[in-house]
Amino acid sequence: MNASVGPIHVGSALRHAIFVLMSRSGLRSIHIAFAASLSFSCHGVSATSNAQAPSNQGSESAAPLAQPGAKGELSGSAGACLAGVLPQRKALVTSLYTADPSAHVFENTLYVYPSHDLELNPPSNDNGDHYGMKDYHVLSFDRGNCSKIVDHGEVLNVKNVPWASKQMWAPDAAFKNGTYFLYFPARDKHDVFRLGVARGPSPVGPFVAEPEPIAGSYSIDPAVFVDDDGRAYMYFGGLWGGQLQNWRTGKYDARSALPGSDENALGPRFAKLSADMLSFDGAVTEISIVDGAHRPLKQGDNQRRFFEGVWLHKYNGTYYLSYSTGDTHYLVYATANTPRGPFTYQGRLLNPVAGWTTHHSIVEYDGKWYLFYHDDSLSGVDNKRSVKLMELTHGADGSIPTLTP
Ligand code: FUB
Repeated sequence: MNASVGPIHVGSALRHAIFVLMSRSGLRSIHIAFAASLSFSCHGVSATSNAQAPSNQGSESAAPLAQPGAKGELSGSAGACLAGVLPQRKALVTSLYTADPSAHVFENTLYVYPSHDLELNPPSNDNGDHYGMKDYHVLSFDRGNCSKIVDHGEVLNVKNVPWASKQMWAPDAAFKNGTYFLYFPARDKHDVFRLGVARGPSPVGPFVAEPEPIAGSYSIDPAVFVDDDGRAYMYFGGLWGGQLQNWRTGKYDARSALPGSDENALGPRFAKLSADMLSFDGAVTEISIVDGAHRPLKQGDNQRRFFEGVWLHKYNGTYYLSYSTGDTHYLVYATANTPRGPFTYQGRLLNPVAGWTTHHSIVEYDGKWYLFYHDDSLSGVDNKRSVKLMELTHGADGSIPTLTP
């Protein structure tokens, strides 16, 4: 049932207000109890849609979901569809435009944290000004029938982020110690991209943003990877409108330019997250991506060098760093033995999609691996994109065959 009506909206606002109050008053025990009841209301009652009808407030049905499961991030066979199959190569929702999907398995359920593309029609430019997003929705797959996608409605809006002014770009999510974290880039009041974090009691929030961006953060496209030992790392950065080239000296310089074609390419940034997941623990460093002969990729090598949209997954003990090559429109990957790299370029993950941007995540669910990606096939317009998925495989040697959308 689609529900762009009162109860969902009011419920969401009420949950938000109570969470804000609890966050501020530090009533941790009530917080936990409330989180448990929220988890039940979010997962004990499914909010399903067949991805057909327009709604920006979330959609919900009264059908109960079995086996609510444990809190936290699970992988592999921990999660499973009780019925139905994941819809491959189709827009997951048609009721809103979504992009930049970050997929995670939380509480046995597969969630997607996408950007929310708006019905805006500004002229496009290389600065990305036409990506004027203002809020985030969370999607999930109804475990009772995984062909159904649930839109949980708006979970964070730029107006509730004290430091941000506009352009809520590609987000990610993580879980630690009973709390869910939503990481996101946005321009601050001086038009400089920073990375923010918001906390919530369930995978679908409600999320309350920290009053300031993460100290020392900059650029766009945060991706958080929690390793098997519990250590969490953030990877981030993006060229052109993503402003990474403006930080070459460690300080923001609006006039600085990209390296020359024969210079080493700019790499994604890497930072260890603090135990509370709210700040960087130590300095931000640059990831090195090298070729088979250990030579750093050059800026002019635009079919292989990093542009934006970095993601990290681990398979059989190897760390896979994947990213978009931007102006050549590929998703590619590199591997390393440590989360910090250096990473060795391996090959292409995905051939170009319809539309300028390509952005993805990789997740294991129920023993299979999936690539979440987006294209603009529904709109034909770069800044109105739709999230899709397809199965991805790792060969016996760990290589990933190139997929074609
Ligand atoms: O969605 C806005 C930007 O476009 C993202 O941050 C980039 O990765 C690209 O997909």
